[in-house]
Amino acid sequence: MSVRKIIALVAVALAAVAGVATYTGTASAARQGRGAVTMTVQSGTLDVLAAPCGGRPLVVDLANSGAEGAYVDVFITPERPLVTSHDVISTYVPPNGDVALRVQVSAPLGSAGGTHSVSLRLGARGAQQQAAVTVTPKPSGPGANLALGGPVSASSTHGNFSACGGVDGNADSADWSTRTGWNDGTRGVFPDTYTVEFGGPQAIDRIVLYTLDSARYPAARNGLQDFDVQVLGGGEWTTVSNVRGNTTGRLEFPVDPAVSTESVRIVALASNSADYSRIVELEVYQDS
Ligand SMILES: [Ca+2]
Repeated sequence: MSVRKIIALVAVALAAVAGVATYTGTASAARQGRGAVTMTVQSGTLDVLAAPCGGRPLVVDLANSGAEGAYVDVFITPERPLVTSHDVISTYVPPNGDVALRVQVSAPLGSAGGTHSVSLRLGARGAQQQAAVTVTPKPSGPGANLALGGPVSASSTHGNFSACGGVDGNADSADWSTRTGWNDGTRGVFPDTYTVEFGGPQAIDRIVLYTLDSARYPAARNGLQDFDVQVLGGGEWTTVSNVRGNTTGRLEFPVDPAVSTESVRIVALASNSADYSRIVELEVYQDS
């Protein structure tokens, strides 16, 4: 695998991280400039779900106590089955300044449960530090939310939002942000589609949709207004429910009798704000 590098030139305020373990590496004058840079890796165990949207960021803080800026490399080695967004991150750390790095840690769909480590090293000769990561298999069977963690896709996605936000397990509109929900990217243009897959046929009997509905952004003004709920079988989409004139945040759709489907999608036809489609969470269950 080729080494991927990110050059981070923007200093980020040091995030407050509770319960940290610290070690110090000194950047060499020849390759990394001068200055004493300390790396602090978030401690505690990071929990990831073995699914495309189940990754979590590992926070790494770099602090330079020297009077001159320094260029440093952080080498990152995940233990299988873990995957990290970077093998190495090269960054400038300003004098008497801090940089916070976020390394996305994930596990592929189908990974077994267990605890594994990500090794981090500041500079080529720095000491190794381990971050513990617990992998939880994607849930299945009666009572499990089969949509959790995806895979998921959308007709478009706005700005810094991610389609993953709609299957991240957080259905609380009060937490609405670019990371906890999906917002389409075609202002005023409909339909928009949001699709979750199961990797094979699954019997399902209940679908729950949360559209944006908070004190600040009530559903009657910001939620989905008109939409169809569809299931895929034999290469064709079948509508199991259509909603028109919705003003509520949580909608539940019993599928009776249960159907076997590879995928569920929401086809958004209009939103109450007339601009964007917004989904806080999509859940799919096989209850019985
Ligand atoms: Ca969510």
